[in-house]
Amino acid sequence: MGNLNFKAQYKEVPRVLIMGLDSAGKTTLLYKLKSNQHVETYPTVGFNVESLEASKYGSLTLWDVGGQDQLRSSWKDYLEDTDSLLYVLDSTDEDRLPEAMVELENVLNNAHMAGVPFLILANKQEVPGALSLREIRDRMRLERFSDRCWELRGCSALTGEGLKEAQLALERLLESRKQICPYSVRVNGERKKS
Ligand code: G3D
Repeated sequence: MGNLNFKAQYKEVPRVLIMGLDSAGKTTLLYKLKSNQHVETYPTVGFNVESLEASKYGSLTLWDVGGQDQLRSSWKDYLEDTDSLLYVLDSTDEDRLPEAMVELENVLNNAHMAGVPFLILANKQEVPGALSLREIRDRMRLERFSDRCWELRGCSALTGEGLKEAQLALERLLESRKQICPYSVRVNGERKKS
């Protein structure tokens, strides 16, 4: 994995970790979020780091950490100084939802993550039969996480649908850092069944 001292130089801007199981769509999401922006890339060794323009903060630093099973043990090394977690789910992979939930719990239970707000992005929503946000919320029992602000949104990193809203949600959550959450849980952006 890469040199973790590398993160120190980016601390002045909010630090957002992108996590999720392998194939959830993290890397696709990261580069889709950046696709309409001036791209400034940094060398990546085992992870991708990108700077994203953000209206309220000037910029955010997004860390896309590998989600493969053998890399997950190193997730804990990235948690210190995290301002927000962006957790990506593959909404078409019902079988791995329990595994995704366990990994999310492991991350949130780490002492460095106390009070850190998180955004769950239910990705691949454009695929017919994808799990709805309400199904995901219920199966992952997300209401348990009442100790911090969180939000669940749907998106497609492939088409870009929902990404603008996701970025706005992320910025809202960043504002809630270290505070008692001013609002109850939010499940927004659910796709209407036609
Ligand atoms: P990861 O970084 O979380 O491991 P990737 O995931 O970004 O590498 O994406 C894994 C696969 O999912 C890729 O397909 C990618 O194109 C696909 N993918 C990512 N986001 C979406 C989405 O919103 N919708 C759909 N349908 N597919 C998506 P391949 O075929 O290259 O493995």
